[in-house]
Amino acid sequence: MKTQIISQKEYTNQNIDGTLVFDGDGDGAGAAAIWLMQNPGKYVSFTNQQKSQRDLVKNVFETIPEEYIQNKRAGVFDIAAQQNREALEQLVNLGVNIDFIDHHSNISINGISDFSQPDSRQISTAILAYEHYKKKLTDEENEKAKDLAILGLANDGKSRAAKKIFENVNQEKMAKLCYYGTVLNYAANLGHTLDFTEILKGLSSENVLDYLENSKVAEVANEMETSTALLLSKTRRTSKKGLEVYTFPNQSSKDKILANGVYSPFLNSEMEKDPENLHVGIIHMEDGKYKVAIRGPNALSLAEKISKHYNGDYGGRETAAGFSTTQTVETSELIAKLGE
Ligand SMILES: [Mn+2]
Repeated sequence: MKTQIISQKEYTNQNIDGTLVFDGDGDGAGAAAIWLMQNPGKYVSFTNQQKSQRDLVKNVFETIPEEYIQNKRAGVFDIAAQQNREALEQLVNLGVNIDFIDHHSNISINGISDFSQPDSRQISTAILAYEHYKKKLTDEENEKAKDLAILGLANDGKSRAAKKIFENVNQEKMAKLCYYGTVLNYAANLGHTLDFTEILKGLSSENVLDYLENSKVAEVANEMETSTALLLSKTRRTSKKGLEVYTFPNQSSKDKILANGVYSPFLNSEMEKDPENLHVGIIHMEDGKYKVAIRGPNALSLAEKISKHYNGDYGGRETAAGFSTTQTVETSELIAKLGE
């Protein structure tokens, strides 16, 4: 059976094999593409433009009459369990056969096949899909599913984990997949609205890298590179032992978009290259607040400690964290605090 994907907008009352609901990023689309290998058919796709909407499942009911949903399949990937609980229960009540995979939490609804792993926040949805299905895939499918799992991990800022898990994958290919995973995650911050239904179609019907390198995603990647170069040309860099501090330019409204889209992937890639040291960015936001992004060992505990000094709010995870504050953050003072 051939797979056919119809976007929410294209759907007119017609018979389908089911629905696909996934987060609009490289991880959600990667997981959906892996699932489709084992569940080919005709599906309506429901996705968002980069986290703008979390309660996606309810859209299914707004688009498709119940008679076309009932007793069909649904694949639900990388979306928040809590915001979708009610709509998922409604689907179960319609006899829909649901596969649910997420790396944030389990769903625990009777009648839903949940392949999530508790406390799997450090991994990604696409790799959970890969782990679940890999034994059932042909060799060719397996190779492709690996690419998709890498894309998902990189999308979620876990390129290092991808390199560790898939150490036999050719280095050049690994680097490209990690690069595009980052682009898929950050494109929206630069104002690009990528259509993830189109991306899913491409990822599931073509070779993963061939598709990415010849699609809108590659255009966005080029623009991100230009933006990064521009931002860095206006950035002051201070190096101390074990520490690189980037003082980004003051945020005019034009540079704000620029910085949001590129400083974070830039710091992440610096950390990838040099994981032993700290990579810190200071961003003076348009609203007057300062944001400090910390990448590297113990980033979270450093963010917690230093944010207290500035009376700020901190957050993040072990190696990628930060804080924001209404107080002024001077580069030299911050460096002193980081050294304490
Ligand atoms: Mn996601």
